[in-house]
Amino acid sequence: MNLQQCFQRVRMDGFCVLENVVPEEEVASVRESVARATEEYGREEAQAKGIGHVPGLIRYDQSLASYLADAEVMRLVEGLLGPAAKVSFTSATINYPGNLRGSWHADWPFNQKNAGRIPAPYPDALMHLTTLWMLSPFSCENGGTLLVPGSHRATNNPTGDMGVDPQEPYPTEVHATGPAGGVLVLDSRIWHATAANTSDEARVSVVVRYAPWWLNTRVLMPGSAERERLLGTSGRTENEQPPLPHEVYDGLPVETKPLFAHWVED
Ligand SMILES: O=C(O)CCC(=O)C(=O)O
Repeated sequence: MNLQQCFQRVRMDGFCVLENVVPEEEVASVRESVARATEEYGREEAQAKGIGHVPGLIRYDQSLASYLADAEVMRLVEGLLGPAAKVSFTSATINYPGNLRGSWHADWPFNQKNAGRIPAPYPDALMHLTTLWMLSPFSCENGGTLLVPGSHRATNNPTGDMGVDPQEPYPTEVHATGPAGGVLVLDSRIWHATAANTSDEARVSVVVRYAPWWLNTRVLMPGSAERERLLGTSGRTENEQPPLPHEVYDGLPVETKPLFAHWVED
């Protein structure tokens, strides 16, 4: 799929796959590095569900850092979100063999269970991108993400009590598939779910989300005033993304730094 087709697919279907972003000869070493960091820093609650999950992975492992500002990825990201886009999340996400299917949701800031959310009905506008960096090939067997094509145009999603059971299969669902080294790009509004991994190998990915310059992401920052205010008043929970220590930020590739300049420790 070329870049023009990818723009079209994101707008019409809510997703596309950009292939060959991480070169074939480098993808195994990135995968191993992410898998090691996940063993060391993975969250126990996710592990219990068969998922390796490290929020703010870039703080602990920079093996993917040089690719996050890849020219083609940034043409797509900034073509959709406008100039000076930034990274809002980096999360290692590994589906281990035997994990169960997850529930339908749209991502932050459209997930209605989050403290920081755009309340439904939200406008039909692309405001945030979710990318899954496929460090293993994604297939129907190993947990290629479940998607409902076109659902990004809806003004709500199954986290918002809209009459769609988040736990039930949806009639038009598909698996996202593609070779290792590719990037699955989603409009963050698209209804998606973790798929069961029925293979005998881990499906390794990093979920990187990109935000336009104007979107306030401070609710994700541990200890921020916005986070305390929104969590305190709503009784809801929220994801968190720890800030980057200066020495980690200073060591990032020069092209990648602008994506994280807003997320450096005070
Ligand atoms: O790992 C996947 O395939 C889906 C992950 C997901 O749903 C998410 O990060 O919001």
